[in-house]
Amino acid sequence: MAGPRRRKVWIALAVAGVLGVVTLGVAYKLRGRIKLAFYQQLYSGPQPDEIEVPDGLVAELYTGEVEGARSMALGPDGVLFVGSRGAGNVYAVVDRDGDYAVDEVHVVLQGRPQPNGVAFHDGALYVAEPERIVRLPGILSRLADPPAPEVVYETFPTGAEHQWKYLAFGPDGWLYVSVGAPCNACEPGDERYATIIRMRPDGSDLEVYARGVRNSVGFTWHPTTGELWFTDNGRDWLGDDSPPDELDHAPTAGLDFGFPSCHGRDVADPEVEGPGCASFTAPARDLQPHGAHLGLRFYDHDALGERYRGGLFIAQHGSWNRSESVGYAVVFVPMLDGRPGEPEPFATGWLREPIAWGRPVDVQPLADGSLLVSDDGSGAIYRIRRAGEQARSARASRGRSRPRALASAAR
Ligand SMILES: [Ca+2]
Ligand SMILES: [Ca+2]
Repeated sequence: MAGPRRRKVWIALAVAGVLGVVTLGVAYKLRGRIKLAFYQQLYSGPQPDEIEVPDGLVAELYTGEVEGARSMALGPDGVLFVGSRGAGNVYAVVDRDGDYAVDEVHVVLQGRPQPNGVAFHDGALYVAEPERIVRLPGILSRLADPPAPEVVYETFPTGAEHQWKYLAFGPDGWLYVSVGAPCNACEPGDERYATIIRMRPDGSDLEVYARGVRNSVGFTWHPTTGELWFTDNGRDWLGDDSPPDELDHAPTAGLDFGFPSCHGRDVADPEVEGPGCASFTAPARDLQPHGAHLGLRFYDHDALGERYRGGLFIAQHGSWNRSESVGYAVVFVPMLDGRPGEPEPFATGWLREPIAWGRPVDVQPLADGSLLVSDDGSGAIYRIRRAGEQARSARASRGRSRPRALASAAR
């Protein structure tokens, strides 16, 4: 009986060996995907501890109940409105007692296509979808039972790309909204494409404010000059290091920022003929190519450090069209005599090769000078504040004297 038994053992060993070799081979072939899946599991959901900030500051989770969190707008009474894209929701994130801890999160609009842009004006929440702008009147008293949206404007041209919109009220009381190009680089037909347009709060008197803007998903006004600053995302497929994203300055209406024939200061588009970059308004600052710079805000506080007062924080959504990933961070751009200086990393750590566990979209300072960062990758809003500082009453902060004027308000 010893012979047949030994033969069986040998056969079992051989089969096990073959299976082992096949398994190892398959695992080797799929190693990239296995590693990716491992990291995706490791970094699923909000990861405040992964965010790296300058010495003396900490990043903490403000709320993780905001799937796909995108653009933010601060309302009164500790209410923060947050748009989304694929999730189809608009949220109201509420800190009732001013202790900088979130007490309630409401979904005030849901099931909408890409409701990215949010703005608050005269008691109403305004929301930009690809084809229309709606408003929810009297929203603050109806967060748990929101009113039906009223249409403000509903005939935007929509294209295959860059349909989601950024929305904000200017200091002039007009409603500003971006209308992205429907393509990577092309002469779009409708003159509203590739612009920032503005209208009255009731949707009337629409006019193009800035043109030649490929895809802006963030703009803001300087707190003392009242002038418009915005980011613009550069085109794809011109290589890893070209063209730059842009930080643009539009102090007056009617400027043309060069798209589609000119990118950055001097990159002529290889596919779209134009009169040359000298004919257009150059960016105030070229930014990291493919960084996907979105929301930006001037910082008018000392809480994160005196050196940040007067500068700009900008969220980088991060690259997809580049051989090595860049962005996935918040950068700080100092302002020197009204001109933007060299951007520097401020908050990093969302990129953990081989994955990015999150993607910053927008930034929003709070009354105490802490900084919120929305992240549509991990469905969260993070708060960056000074380490060890006790939470302070928002009411007390609001009651203090107004922030002093920015030192760098020359332009
Ligand atoms: Ca609270
Ligand atoms: Ca430009």
